[in-house]
Amino acid sequence: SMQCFPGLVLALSSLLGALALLQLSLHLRVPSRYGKHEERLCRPRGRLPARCAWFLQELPSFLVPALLLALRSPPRLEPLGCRLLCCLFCWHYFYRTFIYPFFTRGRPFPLQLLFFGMLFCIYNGFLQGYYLIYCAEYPNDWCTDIRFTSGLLLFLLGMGINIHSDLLLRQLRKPGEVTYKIPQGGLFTYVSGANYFGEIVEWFGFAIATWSLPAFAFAFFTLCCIGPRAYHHHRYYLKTFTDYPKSRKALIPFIF
Ligand code: NDX
Repeated sequence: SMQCFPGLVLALSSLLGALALLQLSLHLRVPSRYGKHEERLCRPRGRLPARCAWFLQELPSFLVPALLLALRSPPRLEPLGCRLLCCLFCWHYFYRTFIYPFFTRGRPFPLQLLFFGMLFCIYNGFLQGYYLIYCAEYPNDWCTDIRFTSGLLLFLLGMGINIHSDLLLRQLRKPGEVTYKIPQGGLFTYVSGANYFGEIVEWFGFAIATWSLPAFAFAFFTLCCIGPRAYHHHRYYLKTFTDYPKSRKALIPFIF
């Protein structure tokens, strides 16, 4: 049966950190080619409806840790912290896999990116789940540790912002529409990438709550992946809408 190999956790986390830097170097200047940053002349072939694409892409992030958690024998019951943290991760991806895709009004998604996105979700789902279920050691009172409580709070706050912002974006379109409008309300009042801001806060909260290398590596990846994307969205809006709110920042309210 499976057991903890600390060397494996270290290797996979380091590679995740390296992927984050690769992502940053590839997409700091040129955005990832999906959504509003896809080239004009793209073939309809090689794409999947947004619903299927997001469902398939994010499913492994839910399934892999959920299966690891369910199949571990003997079941890991102690400490409570480990199961709770694993459940938080699965909870986010339950939303992202089973709820978000069914409401999205996004454009069809490129198959090639879907493929890499899925690989990424398998990789990260395994790393986070494996670490929490087989490796993590917490004192029995971890649930009352300031890192756990403050991290959990940030996680919940970030998730709230992320879900609310996803909703505001979706409401910009009627079903079947594919045009872009100026997002309004919620944290969009302050930043162009409100959904991304929420997601980043969420995963840094998770990292603090788990106080683990894999989770910090993933938070760093998230920052490197969607941080620049928020900036590209911001530039797109400034270029497209002459009446775009001047005081609005790209990612961090009042700052950047
Ligand atoms: N999926 C994370 N790199 C990824 C997809 C792409 O969850 O190979 C990262 C994720 C993947 C990526 C994933 C990993 C790295 C990949 C990359 C592709 C290449 C890259 C694999 C796994 C790679 C190497 C080689 C280094 C490994 O038509 P539309 O679609 O634009 O419509 C949009 C709509 N909308 C508007 N509607 C009207 N008016 C407007 N002004 C609108 N603006 C937007 O709203 C969408 O339907 C919807 C949301 O759009 P957008 O662009 O704001 O968000 P999006 O980027 O689609 O993300 C959706 C949610 C969001 O909440 C975000 O926080 C979360 O997913 N997310 C996204 C990406 C990564 C991630 C989270 C994470 O790292 N945690």
